[in-house]
Amino acid sequence: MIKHIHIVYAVVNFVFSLKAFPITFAFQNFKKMSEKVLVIGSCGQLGTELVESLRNIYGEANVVASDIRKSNHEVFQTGPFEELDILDKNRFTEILQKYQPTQVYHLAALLSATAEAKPKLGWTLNMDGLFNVLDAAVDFKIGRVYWPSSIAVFGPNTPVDNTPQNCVMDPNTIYGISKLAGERYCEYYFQKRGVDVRSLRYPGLIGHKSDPGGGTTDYAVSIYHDALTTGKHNCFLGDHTMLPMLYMPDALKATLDIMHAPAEKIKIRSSYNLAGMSFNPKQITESIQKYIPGFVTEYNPDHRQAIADSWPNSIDDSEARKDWGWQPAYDLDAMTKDMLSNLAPRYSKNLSL
Ligand code: AKB
Repeated sequence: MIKHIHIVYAVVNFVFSLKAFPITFAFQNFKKMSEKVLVIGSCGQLGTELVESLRNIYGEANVVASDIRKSNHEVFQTGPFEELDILDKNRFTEILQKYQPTQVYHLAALLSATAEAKPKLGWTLNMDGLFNVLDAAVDFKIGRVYWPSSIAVFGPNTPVDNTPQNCVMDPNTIYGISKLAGERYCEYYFQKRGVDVRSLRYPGLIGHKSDPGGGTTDYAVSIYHDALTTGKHNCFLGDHTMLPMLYMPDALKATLDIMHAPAEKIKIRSSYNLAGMSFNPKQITESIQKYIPGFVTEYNPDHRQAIADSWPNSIDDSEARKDWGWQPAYDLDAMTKDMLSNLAPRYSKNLSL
């Protein structure tokens, strides 16, 4: 009898050793397909690309894009889209009841320069929008929430080089103040209400798939378009204004990595410092000139210079590296090459890259 039990045990073990991988993959895929993801503010620079990546992971029908207005971008022509002003609680409730999302990415916000021009709207949208999402996470038992913070949480008295995770934070823009308050709210909702909310302090984001959206770091997107069209960029920042930046594929990777990490690995529930590269307008100009030698930048700093001057030069993201394995792939020259090779066909330009 004992001998028979041993034989059965050995056979079962053998079968499972052969099947272990497919079973694991099938289970993971099943888990992914059973998720329903809602992206709020999906038509912005980050949202457009995030919806595309999320649909590749979870399937088109399982990722609901939403924004105050639908964009013409091809990614929104397939898969569900809902018009949503995140300040409209009734409409938000309707969408939650309809789709019952298990994850919400809340990206709707006014960025730094736009929020300075419209401070009341900046505060209301950035704060009340977040409250609506965090309250919904409690009421509708949403499994995971993502909310972006920014390097704008730092201010003039913050150490500028290799800015640590925890230090003096005295933002002096509406956007920065709203992001810092939002971080505290996220941590509060995690501690007191059990919401699994995760967040990153994005540096300036640079991508080629959508237009910039009112940020101080956005010159570093426009500059590539100008290089390929007029060959001349009028920069609203001074040539030596160093800022932390991140290329979009790295930003997407960081966002998906933190959202897919096991909950116990997420030790910081306010928002993680995140870094990719740092450069100033002169250095990005020189990087572009390697491929377009005649390209020139003129410097005419405007009101956005003061915002940039209050932000760090570079960021220490060692907590993200340690806790959930963050590792960026792109430096300035690798980004320039990729940006130009993706944008050149749009402007019918032939570059040897
Ligand atoms: C902005 O410039 O406002 C944003 C940011 C750094 O959060 N890109």
